[in-house]
Amino acid sequence: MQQPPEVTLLQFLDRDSPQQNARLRRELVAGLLQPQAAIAPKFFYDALGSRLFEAITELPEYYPTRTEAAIFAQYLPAVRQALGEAFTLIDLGCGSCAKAGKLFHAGVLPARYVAVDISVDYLRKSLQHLKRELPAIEMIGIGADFTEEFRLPDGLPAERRMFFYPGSSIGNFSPDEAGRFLRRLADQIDESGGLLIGVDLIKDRALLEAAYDDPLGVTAAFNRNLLRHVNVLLEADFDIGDWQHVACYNADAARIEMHLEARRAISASWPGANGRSLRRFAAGERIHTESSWKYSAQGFAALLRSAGFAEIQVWTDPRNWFALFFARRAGNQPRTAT
Ligand code: AVI
Repeated sequence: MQQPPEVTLLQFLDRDSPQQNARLRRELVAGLLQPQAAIAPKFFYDALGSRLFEAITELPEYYPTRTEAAIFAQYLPAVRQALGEAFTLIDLGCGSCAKAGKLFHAGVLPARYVAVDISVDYLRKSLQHLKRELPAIEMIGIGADFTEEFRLPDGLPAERRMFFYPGSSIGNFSPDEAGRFLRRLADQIDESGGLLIGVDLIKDRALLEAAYDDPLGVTAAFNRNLLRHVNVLLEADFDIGDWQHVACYNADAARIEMHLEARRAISASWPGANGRSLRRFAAGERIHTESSWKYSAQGFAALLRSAGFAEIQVWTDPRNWFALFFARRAGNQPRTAT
């Protein structure tokens, strides 16, 4: 049998450690016990949740993935020129590494590829697959939750580090959090480095709501699967049939909000210090599960500038639904104290 190719894998988290599990459980309980109950969107992505998200990206109503791919295809020469030669591509939340792989197969070739993802096993397999196809590129995997404190490994060349953050995942941070996250990225590169990032743009409410509440019910399944995952992590007893998917566009805040709404008065419980802890929900009460912020191209460029980026380039599709930005680290920027 053929041996899998060698890839370096660094692990900054141990998802199965008792400490990590206890931390996740505490986070879940704190969210559930808030007056407005909430579960963080990172809990969507168990094995089934990741597959459901892949299915979402195939839906005719979910335009971001396809629109971003079309922008890449149209502006490939400009993207190649922006990234330059002999760069290190740092792919944040690489998943299957498919987007980076597409770039490489189109001839946009880095000297080194650093793939970062929270799902370490998936990362190892994806990277081995890519390495088999493109053996000349040095490949390093990092198992880390890059949305929290995250540092690139010592020894990674400081020049021409290019962060790659496609798919408009930046929209799942609030604008303040997004600003702090972008600042942390800027702090890890020098003026020869940059950021290639996909951003979903503000548009018609009907288009947005259809993208997050498709008639086939795939997004509803993705949202409700969250409770299945919570049942596993917390040994809770949510009955998924009691909850319905709600997605609505909050135009004042420029964000899609996803919730799970109780169909009737119910309670959910999980093991606590003294027997089982309980949260009651009235009929119609909601658990907030995700916000997806949308930007104007000018608004996102301003956010990039305030986070320490400059020389901003933006490419969009003909309908102005999605934008791909490239920005360099601005010169003479003080680094954030850590
Ligand atoms: C991962 N993220 C960019 C998706 C989004 O559009 O906010 C997650 C998603 N939620 C529902 N559909 C897709």
